[in-house]
Amino acid sequence: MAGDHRAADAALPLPDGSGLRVVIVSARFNDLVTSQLLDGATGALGRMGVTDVAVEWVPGAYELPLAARVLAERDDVDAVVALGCVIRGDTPHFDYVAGGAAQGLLDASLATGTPVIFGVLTTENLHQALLRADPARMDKGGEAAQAAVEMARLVARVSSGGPIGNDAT
Ligand code: INI
Repeated sequence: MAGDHRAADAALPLPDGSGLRVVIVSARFNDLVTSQLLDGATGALGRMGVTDVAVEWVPGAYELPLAARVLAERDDVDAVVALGCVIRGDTPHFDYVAGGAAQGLLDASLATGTPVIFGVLTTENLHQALLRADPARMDKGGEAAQAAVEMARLVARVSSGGPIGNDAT
């Protein structure tokens, strides 16, 4: 699909999330930021018609992959949205925490076949993180929620033998 090189989903109609069960796993570390991501994600899920939303808190971004994996293994969970915030200036082990979270969340998704969405901010400072998390500005939590619903729909359609291809252009 040609066009915008980022936030391409902003131009698309919201996917229909009715009937889906979505679990949000959120890190408490940097909760000034992650609570904003959570507000954005729950708001977007509501706009997409997702009424079955649960929230699990974990200590930090490093703990997101295991929680996401055990949730994604369940048959009654259609998608997991993982929310976290790792700020480079706050920790000398930024790369371990951020890299571990990213790889672990991808592994959880691929191992289970359930969408596990990477809603983890990795920024240089708190200012950048708050800008990205704010639902009224970049709304990265809402963006993650939208990706979760889109991918849950794709997995359901394709794995049930439904039609392949969603390119309307
Ligand atoms: N966890 C975060 O979510 N963000 C951070 O910026 C961060 N820093 O700065 O260290 C962080 N550390 C905690 C880590 O995620 C684990 O909770 C901890 O190491 C226990 O396993």
